[in-house]
Parts: sequence; structure tokens; C-alpha cells
Amino acid sequence: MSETPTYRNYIAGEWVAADDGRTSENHDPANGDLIGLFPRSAQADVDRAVAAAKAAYDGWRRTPAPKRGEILYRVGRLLEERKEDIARSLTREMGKVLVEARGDVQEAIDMAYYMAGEGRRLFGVIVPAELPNKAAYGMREPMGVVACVTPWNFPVAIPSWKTMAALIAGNTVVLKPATDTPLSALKYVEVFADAGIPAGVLNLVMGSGSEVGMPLVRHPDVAAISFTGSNEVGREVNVEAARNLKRVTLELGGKNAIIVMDDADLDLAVDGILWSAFGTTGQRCTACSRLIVQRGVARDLEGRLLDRIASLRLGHGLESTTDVGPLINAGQQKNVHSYMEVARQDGARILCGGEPASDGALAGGSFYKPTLLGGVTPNMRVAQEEIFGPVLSMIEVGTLDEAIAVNNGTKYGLSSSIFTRDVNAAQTAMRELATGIVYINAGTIGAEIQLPFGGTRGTGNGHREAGLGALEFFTEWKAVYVDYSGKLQRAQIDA
Ligand code: UN1
Repeated sequence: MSETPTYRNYIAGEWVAADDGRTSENHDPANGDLIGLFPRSAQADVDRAVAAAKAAYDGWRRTPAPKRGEILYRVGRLLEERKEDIARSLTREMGKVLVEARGDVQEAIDMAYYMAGEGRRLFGVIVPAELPNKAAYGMREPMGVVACVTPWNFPVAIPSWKTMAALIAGNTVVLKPATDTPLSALKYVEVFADAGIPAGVLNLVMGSGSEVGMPLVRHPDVAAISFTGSNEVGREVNVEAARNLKRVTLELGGKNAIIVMDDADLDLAVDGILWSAFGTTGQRCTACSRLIVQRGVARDLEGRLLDRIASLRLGHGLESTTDVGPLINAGQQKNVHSYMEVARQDGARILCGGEPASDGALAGGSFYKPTLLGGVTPNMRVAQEEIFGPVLSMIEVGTLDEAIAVNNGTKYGLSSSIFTRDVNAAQTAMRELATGIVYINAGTIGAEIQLPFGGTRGTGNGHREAGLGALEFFTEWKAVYVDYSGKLQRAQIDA
């Protein structure tokens, strides 16, 4: 028997165990295999990491941004070289199928090159001054030490959205990954270490939300927090951050819908629905969990979906025959299953699935059968609450206006989609769908990193991540006035 690997935090450029030596086990959700032991960190480790990031800050912010970008280029190249290895570990600890795990790493590669390029932009503004012989500039400044608290469903991509944007802007970072996916975060941080990031600029502290996450949020030397996770925890983070007037970005999920109009290309719609609802086993913030279908095609679409769902193969994500991997853990399996009783009580019908899958090789894992619910009305709990599993609720509507109203009638507003061949309907939907992301003739998942990622209403607190949105969050504006008139000029004072 080989020994269980034991992993460490990365603080001040060193790989170190938790201060008190505690560890936690991490298991493969597909079969229960023990993957390794990871630090169960606490306040002392947080203090150490924040102190390291603080000590590194002046050196890093004064490093020319194009030089910071060169490190990100190297990170991008190393991620490319290690893509397969990182993707395989990611699948083992998180469960998503290998092609999707590669996509998760690819998103970080894309982000690395995008943000490396920002090192030569980080555009500010030059505006005319109202007085003669005076210049007025607006420039972006980093904020200091920032905390990135990341979820298990995109264990490489989401850390990259946050940390790469923070780093290129000149901040130093403490990353706290989800307890279910520490190995992916570790492999991600290893790349930075090998790419030559200076000690203390990026630190990794593994452990729970209560022992690491909240102490980071409360730490007086942490200037800003970027959090992706549950609505419940997001609210707590926001309240804690507010006590010290800290900036915080929250990405808290969705209840995303695909609208299928009578005139849609149904073959295309079915592909988009399956990919969005059951890809990543429904565990994307962007996953489609509501299907809003116009009555004329409802029966046809339902039949096609049932046929295709029946052919989805469950299994370990590393097997090439697998379409749908396990849920992240047994707790989530239980939670998803609890919604079946809720659905029944509210009067919905379980058209397929509706139970854990545990036959044969699936016995040791937290698998759940892809589920289609019929007879769902817009206000049922299954149509309102984020289930985060392979459960799709079908809601029938008469008109485009009704479809849009149903789409907008939840507390979340992340992603939405419409399948139609009518350009007028598509254009109207683009304007009226009240979500941060809208797709026309594609499913609800697959956002690219160069556009802002995030949503309206309960999905977050108005900030955006990745692409164009991220630098806004991770920088502060400094306005600089240079008076070269040689005399005191008084703004706003009549001559
Ligand atoms: C998430 O589920 O939190 O748009 C992120 C997508 C992916 C990212 C999802 N690029 O589906």
C-alpha cells in the first residue's frame, strides 16, 4: 500500500504545514478513494499569510505592470504544459468529466494570457483640466492585500479569474480554496511558484470557511474580498466586510432558464439544454435548471429530452464513456434528493430520474440520476431555489412576454437563453432578460473570460468578474492634478 500524500499551504514562498499540524482528508466523490491529507488551517495560518502578503505588497505594486504580466505569461505556458495533469487531479477530487476539467484549466490559461496583456494596458484616463497650464490624470492603483475565497465547482478557473486580475493590478493575494477541491488550487499555485512569482505575492491557505474564510474576511490588513459560493455564506461575508468598509464582490449562484419558442431549431435546443442542465452534473452557477417552453413544442421537446436523457451514461469522470459524473459529496446528493419530495408536494411530476444512482460501479460515489420534472409552475420551490444538481424543471408558457416574465421572476439573475429563429423575438429577449449573461441559440453555460461575468439581483452585489469587469473591482482610482502654471490657480473660484 502506498502512503497517503500529505500536502501543504504556500505562504511567503514556502510550502508549510498548518501551524498546529492538523490535516483533513479529501476524497474522490465518484468512489470514495482517499486522495490526500490537506492542511486544516486556522487563525495563525491566516495571520502568517496576510503578513507575508502585506510584506510583499510594496515590492509588487512597484514592479512595472508589464513585468508582472511576464510572470502571468509564464503561468499561462506552464498551465498549458500541465493541463492534462491538472485536469486529471481536478476530475478526481471534484468529479466533473475529463473534457470539462480540461475546459476548467483552459479557462485559466485564457485568463492568464488576457491578464498578462493587461499588464501593458491597465488604462487610466487623461482629461482636460478646467484651468490653463494644468494637467488632470486618472490612474488605477492596487488596493493592498486581497482575499480570494473560491468554490469547488470550478476549482482552477474561478481562482484564476480572481487571483490573476488581482495580481496584474499590483495587489498581493491570499487564496482560500473550497475544502472539497484543495488539490486543484495547490496545483494552480505551484504553477505560480515555478513561474517565479516573488515570495508572499500569492499565498495559499487551505481549510474551512469558519476557520480560514471568515478570519480572512475579518483580518484588518485585508483590503478587499472576492467571494464565490452560496447565498447564505455570501451574505455573512458581506456583513462582516461592511463592518470595516471593505470592498467585496459576491457571486452567489443562479436559477438560470432556457426559453424555447415554437419556431426554434429543436435539435439545437435539445443539445443546448442537455449540455447546460446536465453538464458538470448541474453544478455550475450558470447551469440551466428551468426550461421555459412555448406550448406548441412542449410535448415534442419533452419526448426528445426523455429519449436523450435515458442515454446519458453516469460514471467516473476519468472514463471516456462517462457523460455525467458524481455530485461533489454525499451531503449534496442528499440535498438534491430532498427536492424530489418538495417537487411532489408542490404538484410537479418526476418524468425521469428522481433518485440517487448506486448500481454496480456507482455504489461508492455520490451519483444522482439526471432528472426532468414536468408540470412545474413558476412559483414552485423547484422553480425558485438553486438545487445545484442534475435537475431540470419544465415550465410551459403561451407567449414570449410570459416566458420573459417567468425568466425574470426569481431572486437570481445570472444567465439566460432563448432558442428562436425570429430575429425580433431574439432582439426583444436580449433587451428584456434581466440577467448578467444572455445567450441566443445557445445554452446558459460557457461564458468566455474576456467579457464581464456575474449577475443581477440575488446573484451578487453588482460587481463583475473576469474580463472587463475584474480590474474595476481590484483597483482604486487615483486622480492626479499637475499644475505647471507657476502660480496658485484656484479651481471653482470666480476670477
Ligand atoms: C460557475 O459556474 O460559477 O460560463 C462558473 C460557464 C463557465 C463558468 C461557470 N465558463 O459556464
